[in-house]
Amino acid sequence: MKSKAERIKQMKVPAIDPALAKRLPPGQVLTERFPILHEGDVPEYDMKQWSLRVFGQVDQERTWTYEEIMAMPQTTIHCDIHCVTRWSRFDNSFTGVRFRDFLEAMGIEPRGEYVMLHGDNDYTANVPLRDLLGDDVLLAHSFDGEPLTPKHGWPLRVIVPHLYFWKSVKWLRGIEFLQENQAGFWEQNGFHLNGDPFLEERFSGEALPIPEDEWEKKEFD
Ligand SMILES: Nc1nc2c(c(=O)[nH]1)N[C@H]1C(S)=C(S)[C@@H](COP(=O)(O)O)O[C@H]1N2
Ligand SMILES: [Mo]
Repeated sequence: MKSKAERIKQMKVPAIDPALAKRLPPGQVLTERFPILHEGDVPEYDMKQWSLRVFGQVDQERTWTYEEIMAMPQTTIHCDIHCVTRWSRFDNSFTGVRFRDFLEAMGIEPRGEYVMLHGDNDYTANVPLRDLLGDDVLLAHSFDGEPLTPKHGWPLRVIVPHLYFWKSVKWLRGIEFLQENQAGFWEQNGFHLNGDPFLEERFSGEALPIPEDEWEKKEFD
């Protein structure tokens, strides 16, 4: 797994169009594709069995059904997304439940300041709680007004537009509140604990020149 970080470090740094610099984070390439990136297979679900588990530093651990989540206040956001493998995609529209509305609707009072997001299959990403409380952080079920495709994370994925897209966990199944920050899957494998694209927080090691075309070889739609 370490090799992914190593490979990206080896890649050439693309030139940035100054006109886009404000909106396009350093070292990113704009694309109109929607690449598909994940570890393992796309999970299949029986939605009668599906649940979202909230656990860790909360007064009461419990699980929620898809119906309960779909009945919460819905928000549509327009955002840019930035993958650490260097593609950025502007003007995406996602619909779902704001993370902070989810906490409110559920009456959840987290005690910890950190969150571990758990997705199938055994994927994790850590995010400080404060990063999840903004207007545009969603538990999303739809893209462009249509249900997410399974490859893009249906039935439920996180969208955290202001961090690299590896933090936007697909096939979300668990939200774990923590007192202390812990490293998730990519964070344990050479990637940055925070992952702010405008600060180019790509790697946990030394900041080296970066990629260009790894993402172009991925599936996309
Ligand atoms: N469950 C899960 N979520 C995941 C991943 C994964 O491997 N498993 N990959 C992450 C990475 S690295 C990226 S770039 C985005 C890609 O989302 P997309 O396939 O919809 O473009 O999903 C993120 N969420
Ligand atoms: Mo990624």
